[in-house]
Amino acid sequence: MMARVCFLFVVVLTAFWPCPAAGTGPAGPNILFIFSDDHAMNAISAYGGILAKAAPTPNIDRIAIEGALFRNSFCANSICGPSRACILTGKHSHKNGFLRNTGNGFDQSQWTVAKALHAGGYQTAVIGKWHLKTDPVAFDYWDILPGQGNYYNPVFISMDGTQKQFEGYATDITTDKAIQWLDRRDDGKPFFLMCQHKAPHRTFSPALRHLGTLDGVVLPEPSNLFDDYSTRSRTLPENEMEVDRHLTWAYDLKLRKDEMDGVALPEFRSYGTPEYNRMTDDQKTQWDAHFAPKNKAFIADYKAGKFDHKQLVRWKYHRYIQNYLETVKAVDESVGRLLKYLDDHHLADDTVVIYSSDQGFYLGEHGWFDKRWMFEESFTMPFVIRWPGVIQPGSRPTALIQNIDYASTFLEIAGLSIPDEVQGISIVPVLKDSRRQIRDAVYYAYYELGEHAVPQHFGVRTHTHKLFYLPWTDEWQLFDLVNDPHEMRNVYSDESYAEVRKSLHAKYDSLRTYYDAPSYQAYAPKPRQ
Ligand code: SGN
Ligand code: CA
Repeated sequence: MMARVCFLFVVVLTAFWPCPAAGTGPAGPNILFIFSDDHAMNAISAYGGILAKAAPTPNIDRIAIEGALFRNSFCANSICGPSRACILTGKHSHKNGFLRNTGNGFDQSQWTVAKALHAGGYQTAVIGKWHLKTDPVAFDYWDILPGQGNYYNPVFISMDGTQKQFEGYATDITTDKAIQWLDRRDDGKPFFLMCQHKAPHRTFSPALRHLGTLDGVVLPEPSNLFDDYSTRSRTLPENEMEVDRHLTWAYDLKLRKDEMDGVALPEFRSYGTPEYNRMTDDQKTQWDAHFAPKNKAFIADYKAGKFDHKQLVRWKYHRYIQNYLETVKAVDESVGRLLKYLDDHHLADDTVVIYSSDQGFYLGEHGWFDKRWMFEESFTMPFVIRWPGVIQPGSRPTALIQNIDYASTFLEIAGLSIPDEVQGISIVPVLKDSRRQIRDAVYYAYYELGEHAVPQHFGVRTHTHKLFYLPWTDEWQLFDLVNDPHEMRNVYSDESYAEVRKSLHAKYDSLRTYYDAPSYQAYAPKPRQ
């Protein structure tokens, strides 16, 4: 009887579930998705930004050399959970319901690419940062950081719901877990592995072995570190993400209160030192060997009146960027270890490897850290991809791509069909021919309610221009990305841009209609000021 019920169940399941025929297995290659948090293009040497020389990322670069590097790669909503939700669903935030980090958990009952790949015969796993509040679904294996997770001696939540602390550094442990899973996976099926790092997210805390590796290295500063925010939205000076006023001395800049020798530093806010407090005595000794003498020297110089305001901002910038780039080093090593694993196990030819990050990040541009804005540095997502035999090594496509495209892309790579409800477009045609374009503009929507005081805004970007709207202050911003790549001059009211403005408005309206975007009021409880 039981056998008959099971047989019927299988028959019904096979009729409605897009499973491959028994024994054949899916034909697609493996997909290794290596993902980090807040890693800006400007901190990846393959992208050639001003920090490229100071802090090379040879392993991420290897993917770009052996595959393709996308420069016109954007997120749909520049914030962690929402970006991940866009990736899983192939849809803009208003369609997948995960509009902000601070909202409800991700609705796991909806369609996701993980469900489709799993049903299509893939073995699926996610390891590391998840940040969607509800537990992963359709992953054969998951082992995730709670919320933002920690850098040192982090706790992981495993599939059975148990939480366990691991001694060591989060990036290394996440990589170890990914490799252990690869080792024990069923090699009769292709895999879809999401290896997702916490780094280099705030508090920008490096592996202890990397502390000091950038001592003495010149870290060039962006031309707009001292941006005066003129000509643009009046909300910019109100943002709480300035290197000057909002990076905290202890939490971000690693100068503990007990090291300040009674000095009252300007803009002192205490967020405590949670990462330091997590360390073992031995780890603290390594940390202090690096930071303590530097902090002592800084305080002595500060007391001696050696810093004017700009010099102090420069000191903060340098401390922040050194920590951030040293944090990136372990991420790059992780990529190297995973690529080596593929080489050593003869998997490289049959595995598509992607490196990306949930959004970009400000590395002092506009005087900022953090993200959220539709300005280039946080709107862009690094995206490098290797697919031996398909992508011409060294490809540099100019196609405008977005995180909502990843789901369709994974499905086409896997040879599975793409449901109509998915809004993103597969980039496989671009992978096959780097001259291809898939759209002429991308749509952006940011819905958070005030963290870092960044207002909601909605916009469109083409190859050459960007237009965005801030409903709370009823302001439009227009940028000429060709003549003003750092977005320092809002030309919305400049009559020489009248034609461009008109066509961008038309594009913006048509994209909002196409994506079925909600009204500004729908998710904007903050009243207009
Ligand atoms: C935390 C950080 C913020 C950061 C958000 C979102 N503060 O709240 O600086 O913008 O995460 O980051 S912290 O004090 O907790 O470090 S995201 O990557 O998760 O979207
Ligand atoms: Ca992030």
